Amino acid sequence: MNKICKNIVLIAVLNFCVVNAQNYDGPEPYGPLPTERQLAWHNMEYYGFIHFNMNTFTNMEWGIGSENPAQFNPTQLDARQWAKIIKEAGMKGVIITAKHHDGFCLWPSKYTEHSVKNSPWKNGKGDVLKDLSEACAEYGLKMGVYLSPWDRNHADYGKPEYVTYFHNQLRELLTNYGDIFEVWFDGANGGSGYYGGANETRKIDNKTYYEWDKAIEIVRELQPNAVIFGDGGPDVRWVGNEEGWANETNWSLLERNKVYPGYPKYKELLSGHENGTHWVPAECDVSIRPGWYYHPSEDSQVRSLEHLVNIYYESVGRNASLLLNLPVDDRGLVHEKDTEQLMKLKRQIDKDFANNVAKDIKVSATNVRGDHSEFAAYNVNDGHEKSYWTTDNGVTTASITLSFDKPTEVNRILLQEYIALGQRVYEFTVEAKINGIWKLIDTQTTIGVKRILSFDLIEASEIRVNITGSKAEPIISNIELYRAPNLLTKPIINRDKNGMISMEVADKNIGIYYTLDGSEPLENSQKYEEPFNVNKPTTIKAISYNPENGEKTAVKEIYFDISKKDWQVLNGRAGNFKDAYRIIDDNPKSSWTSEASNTPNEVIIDLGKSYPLQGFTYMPVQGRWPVGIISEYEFLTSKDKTTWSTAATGEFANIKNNPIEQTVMFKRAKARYIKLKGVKIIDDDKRLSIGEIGVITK
Ligand code: FUL
Repeated sequence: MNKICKNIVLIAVLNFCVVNAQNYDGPEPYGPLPTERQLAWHNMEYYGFIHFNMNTFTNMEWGIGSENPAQFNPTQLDARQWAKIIKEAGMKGVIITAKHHDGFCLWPSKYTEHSVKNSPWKNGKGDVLKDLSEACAEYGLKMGVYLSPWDRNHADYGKPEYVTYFHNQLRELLTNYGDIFEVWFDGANGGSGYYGGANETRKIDNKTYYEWDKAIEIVRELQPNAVIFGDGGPDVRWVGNEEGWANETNWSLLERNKVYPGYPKYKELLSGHENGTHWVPAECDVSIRPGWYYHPSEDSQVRSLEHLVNIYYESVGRNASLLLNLPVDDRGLVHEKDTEQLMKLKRQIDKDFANNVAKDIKVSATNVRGDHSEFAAYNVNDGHEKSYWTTDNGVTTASITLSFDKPTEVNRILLQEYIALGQRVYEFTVEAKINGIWKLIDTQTTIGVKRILSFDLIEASEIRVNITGSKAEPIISNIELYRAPNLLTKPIINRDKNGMISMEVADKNIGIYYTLDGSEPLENSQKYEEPFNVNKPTTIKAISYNPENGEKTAVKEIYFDISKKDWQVLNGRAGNFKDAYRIIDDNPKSSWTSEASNTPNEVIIDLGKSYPLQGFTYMPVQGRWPVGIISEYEFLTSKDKTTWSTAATGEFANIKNNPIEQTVMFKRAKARYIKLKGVKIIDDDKRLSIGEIGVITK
């Protein structure tokens, strides 16, 4: 080889080495990055919220501030029970309402008398925060505190003195109860209150009044590892709803300086800001019941399994964390019904993610940074959180393919970006090779710390993820694939005014089988395919059946009397009675409430023809703030709507606390017209409300 040739070879080798050396370096971070404390918080993923405080004893959601500490009196308070349940539910921590807007403190703060120290609980010697911190230590949970900035009790609220008080309390909470993982500052600020007896409205400036810089400094000083939650962070942001879901497109980024407590454009928080200046990921807060606090009337309204599963997928599965609230009851315990649903959720999620079929299967990518093993495709399914697949500098679109040994069933994909270096991906697709042909499964936007997609069950030989848009080289640390079982839930059965019966279940792969003759339904009974008519008194019994494993639910039984197709509300006074048809539409969720001037407090219904009546049903208004519920009634019947006879009178016992359907039987009477009178209304309200009226003819 002559000298020139030798030099060319040398230059080529050197060049190769330079290129390789450059590519061998890890990718540069891109955009705002999470801090160490935020990274630790991302790992929390699913944790509990406990709303337990004065409101638990006054049956309120927002106390006024004038409550008497003597009202706080749990009889069986057991923070270990809370911690045990939370741990068993698979949660990693718990945040407690140390102080809510009414100002009552669950710990014996030395700065106020408005606390547990003046309550009968443990003769004023108790400290809920201490109990909980000990229980958390015992069960291996992290603890967080909710400290409401707004304080409707404090006489100085609105003045600088209160801000000092607020900061002092923050110090107490962050000093005396061990490690705190999150400090929760609520967005509700200012307004009317007791304020030491002033009973007035006090407005403050959310942005400046609380001296947030100082509050943040206190947290950093005393609990450097804690994240601070607020509408706009600074560390963790509210997701913009209290329903437990983030948008599919969800950036952990925020133009943080724009967002403040009470930010009016809070809907933006559902997605964050694609070009945000800071890392401020979303937390989805939601209660397991309609209310944040315990109300006996909501014992029948604990969220269904399908709802909770949805919440999980739409929070944890959409680059957010899930903060699920358990309203501890007035005994001081997590209610049995809440525990039951919580554990159902845990079992379902465990089943869904039981077996990662992508683990250690063959993976290849269209581009690997420097062709180096450190960045190779197989890092996405090696089980190591910190290893990842990434691409050469400037390569922002690429595909990664996972290949099974043999066609495999899947219906979930879980993807994770290596967020320590920033959130990057803004568009991707998932394809599956089914019987040798590539099929598009989904087109999506962001990934973030975790993205879970559900799709119809397929049997695929390969799965391909195409990163079609990324702000910088995509960095994917993890891909998992699952074959989740069908979601088996009891059928929901409805009838409309015309007598049409419809049935539904959460998962379309689950079959519904039913009987109309009172016999027990089995998987070979009549299969529900489409709505059908039931006008006569009938008991429907139905089960849900999972064909993939033969599992079935307990029987759902529901009785329908005559259908209401010919019924009419006769009071007929426009305005007031305009919506009264809702009480005979066979939809217990729709309701009618009269105007206050409605006298007499009664409704008259024409059944269309005469029936032998033996009883009636009254479904009170459902929902969170019902008014006009009847507590004492008179029920009358008539053949001609002129002469009425009383069929029954009485009380709907405990209907305020437990607003479920009431059934009253009486001596058989033939009649075409019925009248329900509200003799006494809950809270002496002037209005009358009805969710649904029915009759019993059998
Ligand atoms: C809200 C508060 O006003 C509610 O009472 C509850 O604490 C919820 C978690 O945050 O903004």
